[in-house]
Amino acid sequence: MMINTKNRELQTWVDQVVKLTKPDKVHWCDGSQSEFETLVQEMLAAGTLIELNEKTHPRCYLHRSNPTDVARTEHLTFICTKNQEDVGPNNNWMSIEEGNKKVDALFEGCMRGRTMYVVPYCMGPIDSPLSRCGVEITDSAYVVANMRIMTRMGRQALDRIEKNGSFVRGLHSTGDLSPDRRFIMHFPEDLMIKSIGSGYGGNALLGKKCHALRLGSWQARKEGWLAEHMLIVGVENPQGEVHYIAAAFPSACGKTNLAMMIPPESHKGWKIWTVGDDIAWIHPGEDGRLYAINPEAGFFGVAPGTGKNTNPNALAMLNHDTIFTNVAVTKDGTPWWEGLSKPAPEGMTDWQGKPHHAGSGPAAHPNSRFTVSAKQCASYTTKAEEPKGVPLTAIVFGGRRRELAPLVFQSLDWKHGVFAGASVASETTAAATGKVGVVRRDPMAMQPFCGYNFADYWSHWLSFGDKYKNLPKIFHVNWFRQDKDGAFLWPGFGDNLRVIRWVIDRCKGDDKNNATRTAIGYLPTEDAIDTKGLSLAPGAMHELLQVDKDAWKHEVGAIRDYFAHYGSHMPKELVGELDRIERELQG
Ligand code: SAT
Ligand code: MN
Repeated sequence: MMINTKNRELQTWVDQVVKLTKPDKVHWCDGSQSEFETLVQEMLAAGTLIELNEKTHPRCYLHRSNPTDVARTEHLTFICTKNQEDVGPNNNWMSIEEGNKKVDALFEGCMRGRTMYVVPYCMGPIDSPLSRCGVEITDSAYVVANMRIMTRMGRQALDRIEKNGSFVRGLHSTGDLSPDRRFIMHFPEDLMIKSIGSGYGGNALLGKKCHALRLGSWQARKEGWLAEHMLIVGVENPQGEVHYIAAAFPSACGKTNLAMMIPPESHKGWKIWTVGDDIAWIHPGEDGRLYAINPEAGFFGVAPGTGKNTNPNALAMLNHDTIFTNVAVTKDGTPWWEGLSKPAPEGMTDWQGKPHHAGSGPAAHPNSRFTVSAKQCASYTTKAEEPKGVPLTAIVFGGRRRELAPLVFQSLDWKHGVFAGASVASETTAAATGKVGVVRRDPMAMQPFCGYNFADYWSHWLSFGDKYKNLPKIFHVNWFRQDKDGAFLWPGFGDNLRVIRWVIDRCKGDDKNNATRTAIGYLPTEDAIDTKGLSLAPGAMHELLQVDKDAWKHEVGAIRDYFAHYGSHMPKELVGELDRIERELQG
């Protein structure tokens, strides 16, 4: 066999995989433009990519997934470890032996007639000590093309691996795409991922959720940092002062919109800088502050709902060099999705390639996506390439909740902030298969992504409170409150900056009168959030900023039941927070 790398471990693993999967050809990716163009030509010829209108959307392509393969499949996602207790009740567990046996049988000969691509990649700036590398082996050209946009992929990553040695191994094959033979297996003790039977984003682009979050969280705990499902933005005020905020929301709850927000007309002189829209790797610095990098180099964003009013920055970056997945196409060959324009154009082809008729359901799949380089975003900042990351002023948790959770509150201290993150609940979305709109616990928006026992993860978070002096303040927001008729109480999108301003004011601590202490945390006083120019329903702010004691007592009970699942691993401090809140609600 040919020697392709100086790293013996990598070469041996690739040779083993060749023996197991029996590809026709092996291609080591260098990440070059010409390699990308060749891949695109091959996919166009094979029909797995469709070229969109080259005048309005140069170098934009559409990929249609198998209709049974359009979202993450949490029930087919496993963490395989020596001890089941290590993964906790928040993960599906399998023994290492059984996990390997199950998937290796499916990998046997699965690349016959196909090309096997070896994809070295780096998560984070190539020269950052906070970055980590991986190698994905895949038989999907679509995955390679997406990995080139989403990560620093190719020669430079391989150089780093050859210099540093350690890397995450990810083996992927689309297999036969049957959900019956689909598994996404993680072996954290071995820094190994094996995924078969899906070509979809989070199941197949292994750098993203599998490496950067599931294995990343495991590595982070061992090494003393945090791997989080968070966007990172810089908020610049008219005086030119920039505060960086990391915010965790479940998939398809507006992270990309917030990360690229354009301040509303009323906020002249304010600017939002995009560092990342999905994942943050957060390390303590010598000054006791926390510093975040975005391990990704691109956005894999939800298309539906992306429009002129909701996310003009995203819209502007999507008209060239973009891969679309499962959107609809107009007669003119332009991409289309719900929320782009109204009414829907006539004569479209839907996400499955069928003629679309009004009333026949959505034209684009609700979880259809765009893949685009971060550099195409007008608000992307060069600070995102900074090897030491950006210092965090605030951490914001949130969920999608019709009721209960107020528009915003600040935690009383770090410990209470960890509690606020650990008790997040949210309505499910189309990003994962299963029922949409059901409230479930989604601590730190990490329910599908924390690679180990949540209780141990909360202890890890809590340990920062004792160790570091200048930690960010922690907040909880809910943009999704509705009135009795289902109308949203808060306009959201660009106007969320009004809430973010209060968050920053609280961190600066100059104004002592902009908050009231309640059992659940500090809430803004009624005029502390600037609502000038908004047409809110009468009483909306009052509704958005009150604590309904009976509803919260019920919530405390639900959180207590949830925490009970974690048994002896559960940190006492978080149960203590529950007791305190319960006591204060009685008073
Ligand atoms: O499907 S992905 O996991 O890549 C995106 C998401 O669910 O946040
Ligand atoms: Mn996500």
